[in-house]
Amino acid sequence: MIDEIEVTKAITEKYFEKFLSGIRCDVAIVGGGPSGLVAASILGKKGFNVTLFEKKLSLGGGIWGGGMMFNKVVVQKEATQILDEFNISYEDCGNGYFVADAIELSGGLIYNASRNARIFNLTNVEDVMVKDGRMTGLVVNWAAVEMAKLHIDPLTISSRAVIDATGHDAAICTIASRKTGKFNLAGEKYMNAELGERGVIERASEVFPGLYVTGMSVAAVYGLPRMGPIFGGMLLSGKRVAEIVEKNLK
Ligand code: 48H
Repeated sequence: MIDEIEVTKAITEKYFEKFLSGIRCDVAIVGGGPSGLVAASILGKKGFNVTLFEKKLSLGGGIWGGGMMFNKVVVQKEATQILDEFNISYEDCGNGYFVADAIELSGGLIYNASRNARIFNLTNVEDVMVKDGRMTGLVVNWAAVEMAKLHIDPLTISSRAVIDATGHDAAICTIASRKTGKFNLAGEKYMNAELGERGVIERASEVFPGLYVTGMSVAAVYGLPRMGPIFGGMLLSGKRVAEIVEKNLK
């Protein structure tokens, strides 16, 4: 006999156990696209207590649709080491280009992140917490609250480091820039894949004390070109920001 109420009890008990274990964490990542998922996996594997928030129902960000809905994803040689580490297959297309299936890449990155970090989907990060000139956490609410424009107050979580992995929007840096007045966003530039790919890796960094940026948000913050449907830079930018956060938190 299945008791429906036991099902309800199991879900709510385990959900709130997970939520409570994440409200004071080492690293809070906003955005479950390629860069955020890689950073979450790497930092979680290193032993940090990592919580990732994604406002959509599914994680994966811009990976699923490949280029113009052709669901294959190009990565360059340097990034294949991450695919190997995450057990994601790819084919050599010659001239230094490798192609992964967008569905396998999304699934593989999500699986690895969910094994090493605590993930909350359907959760919108709507504000940041700042104390004594340092980002100390995030203000979160159900994505449905934002969508329905309901007047419902959010909750807060604290973290030693916040990573903005929200893609083109650079949502967290945008809020922090407006509310602290301590830095400005230069805005993403035209397409130039070579410069864009290099830039999002090299300039992944701490932009404000306690606030780090990775992936496409790096381009929005530092005024770098976009790169189109090549994803090696996103994976390597996630890895780079994880290295910086690890060094600073230690
Ligand atoms: C919770 C949020 C919030 C919020 C946004 O866009 P993404 O895939 O991000 P990246 O930087 O890892 O990858 C970028 C890549 O997908 C891309 O767009 C490329 C390479 N473009 C090149 C080009 O030239 O166009 O994922 C960001 C995620 C999304 O899933 C959002 O839903 C989520 O962040 N998100 N989650 N609270 N406030 N804002």
